[in-house]
Amino acid sequence: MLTFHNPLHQGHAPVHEFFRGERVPCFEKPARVDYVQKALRTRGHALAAPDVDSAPVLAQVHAPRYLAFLQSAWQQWLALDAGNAAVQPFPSVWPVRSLRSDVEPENFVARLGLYSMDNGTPLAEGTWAAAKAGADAAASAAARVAQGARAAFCCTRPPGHHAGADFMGGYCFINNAAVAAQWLRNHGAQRVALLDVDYHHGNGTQSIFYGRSDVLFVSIHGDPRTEYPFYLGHADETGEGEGAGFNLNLPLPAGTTAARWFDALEQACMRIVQHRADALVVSLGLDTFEGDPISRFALTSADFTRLGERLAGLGLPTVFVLEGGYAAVELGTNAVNVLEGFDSKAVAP
Ligand code: SP5
Ligand code: ZN
Repeated sequence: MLTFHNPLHQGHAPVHEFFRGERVPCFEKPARVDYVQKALRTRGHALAAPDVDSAPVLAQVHAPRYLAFLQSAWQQWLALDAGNAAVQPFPSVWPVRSLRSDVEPENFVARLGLYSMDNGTPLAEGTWAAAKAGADAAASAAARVAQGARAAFCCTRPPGHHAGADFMGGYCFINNAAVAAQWLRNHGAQRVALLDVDYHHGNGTQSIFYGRSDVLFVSIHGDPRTEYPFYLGHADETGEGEGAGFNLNLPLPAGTTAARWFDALEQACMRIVQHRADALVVSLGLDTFEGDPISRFALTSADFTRLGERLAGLGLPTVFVLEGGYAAVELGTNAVNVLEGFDSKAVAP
């Protein structure tokens, strides 16, 4: 499968995240994508560098003040104290209910909280460059599909689906899947379907498209009553205004195994067919894998081949965007299984 990689992903190297009050090694690490790239090459898939500037689409998907903050965040952090070069910042205060988010505080950590949903998304020196190059890779994959390619894969990190119009979270900064969907809308697709199969609900993507009928959002994920991101992803969230009826959440309990997961996939596919989409974007999280260290579904490596086969059956030009998946050693096998399952059943659209 035609794949775009992110040449700058290693510059985003988060060291720690918090677990039960302790700092633990960050699960979202550069080796993840190194394993995927290795599996792609070993199995005969070429990797191309991004060749599209996502800047105009970024401005359609994200708020200007959030992009401005993210772009200069590391420089702002260093300006506080030269010693900060060796420390990665975390937010410690957030504008929750009854607090104001319209005024940007001057304090850096307060601004970091304004633009964050959690304290699980460490910023590093190369975060902006990596996130921007990842968005360029997503736009490049979408551009090829808009030009007639059957499918393309955006092999990137950091992931994107928890990032909303004006906030980071869940290891995500720029919403790559939203960038791909918006690119397709800008270049000929009247209707786009966005299917999110990551273990965690794609709260950022849902919120970006919640009021729109041109981009259908469908997600299969761990029930937010017990699973991250907790505050979105319930079945009664169906869209609002113009977007009413264009959001479908299929939450499943922790512990869900393949039979029930693939039943949900059938429901998702039925809704996508009904949308009469011109193109499909898949937020491809592989943290539904039985060996994932932070998630609790039980798909096997062979199930990922079956997922790719089923998605090919939709017959839609398709952009795959890498999201989560923290069993790093198996991530390459699992991701390429989806792509090869797809290729094995794909016919010209
Ligand atoms: C893109 C994506 O998959 N983001 C997921 C963000 C999850 N953040 C919360 C992680 C909680 C980790 N808990 C550690 C449990 C270790 N046993
Ligand atoms: Zn996830």
